[in-house]
Amino acid sequence: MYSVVISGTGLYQPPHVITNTELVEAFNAYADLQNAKNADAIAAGTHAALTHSSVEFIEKASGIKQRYVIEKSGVLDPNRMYPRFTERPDDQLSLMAEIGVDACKKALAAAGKQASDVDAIFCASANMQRAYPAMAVEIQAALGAGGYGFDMNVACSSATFALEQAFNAVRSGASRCVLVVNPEITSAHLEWRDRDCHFIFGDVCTALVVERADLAVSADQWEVLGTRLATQFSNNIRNNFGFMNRAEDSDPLARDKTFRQEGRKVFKEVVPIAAAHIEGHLAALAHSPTEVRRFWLHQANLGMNQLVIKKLVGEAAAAGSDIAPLILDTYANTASAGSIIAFHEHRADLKSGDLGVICSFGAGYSVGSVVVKKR
Ligand code: CO8
Repeated sequence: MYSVVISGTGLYQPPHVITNTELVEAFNAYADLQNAKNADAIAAGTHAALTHSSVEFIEKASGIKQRYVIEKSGVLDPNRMYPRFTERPDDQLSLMAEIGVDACKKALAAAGKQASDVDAIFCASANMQRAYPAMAVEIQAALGAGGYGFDMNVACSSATFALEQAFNAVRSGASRCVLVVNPEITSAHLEWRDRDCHFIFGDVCTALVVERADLAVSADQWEVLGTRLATQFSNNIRNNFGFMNRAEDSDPLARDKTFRQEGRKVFKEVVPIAAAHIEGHLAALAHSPTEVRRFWLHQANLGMNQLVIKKLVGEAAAAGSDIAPLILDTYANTASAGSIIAFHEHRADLKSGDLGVICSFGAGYSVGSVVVKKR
């Protein structure tokens, strides 16, 4: 078995920011328009009026202050409430591949590698732009990489689940260098017209280079000590959009064809699962949570991360502090990319020998952890 390192990361950051104030203004304008349109039915008691959203609620309930998006005007148009993307011809790079290529190039540059060094690409995301050909293969072609690529989806845990595949491919000797890429265009499958969730997500793309330690040249290398994945079925986070919709004669615009969740249940159920998962994984590697210098946790909710950290290392520590940095205040929930953004932005101060845990949790339910040590 070969020793494996993460030797570079890359981040594509979309050009537009939507603040909570802008978001709430657009939502409230949409609600007023809908309520005016349905005024008679609302007065007759046959239609429920829409209630305003609030910046205070969003910041208190989630910790999110803003999000990045690829296209902003459509999202903030109260007569539309979703992004405006132009359909591209088949011979043009697709949007998802475009942001994937950007993040991959940055990760390769950070690792001091060329596309020709790469022999596998795993494109792991909560939603794919199309069924086939795989986004990973399109990214492979655009980069000029060899080997093979495939797409995979484990919702918010896609990145950590892909990291395990990369770890296994490299340590077994099957691959020398693998790119894991997480293009998350959440704005296209978030229901911006639903007050309960309109504030949750943002767009981004992350990439990581995973390679054999003996071939790595980067000054910043993180040895992968182990990975652990787990799933447990739940309907509490669900999106029914799919290729069967047409054959089922279902409404393509129905509420269940975009993201929906029972947020409070998710919060309650996932926190203990995630904490126990990390603790069990560390124990299997003969480590304890108090030995860990940093946790790069999934970025869905500030309170959730604080509870996970409290369960792991006690009351004194809190997320947002040094032990578990928060990025969701600026990026919001970016599905599978959240823990990777945290790792990308908050690792430069760690020293050789320091232990860290990348951990994601979300729909499925799914939870994935990757234990790393700074070389
Ligand atoms: N403004 C004002 N009030 C509001 C708003 C709003 N925008 N929204 C809800 N309220 C009201 C509610 O109506 C409710 O009122 P009442 O008490 O009168 O009924 C009250 O506020 C409280 O509502 P909640 O119970 O819903 O509020 P919570 O405190 O539970 O906070 C959260 C809601 C923030 C959603 C919280 O529950 C949470 O973050 N939970 C965890 C969610 C989570 O981790 N989900 C994982 C999702 S990621 C994933 O795996 C999916 C991947 C797929 C990607 C999809 C991309 C699109």
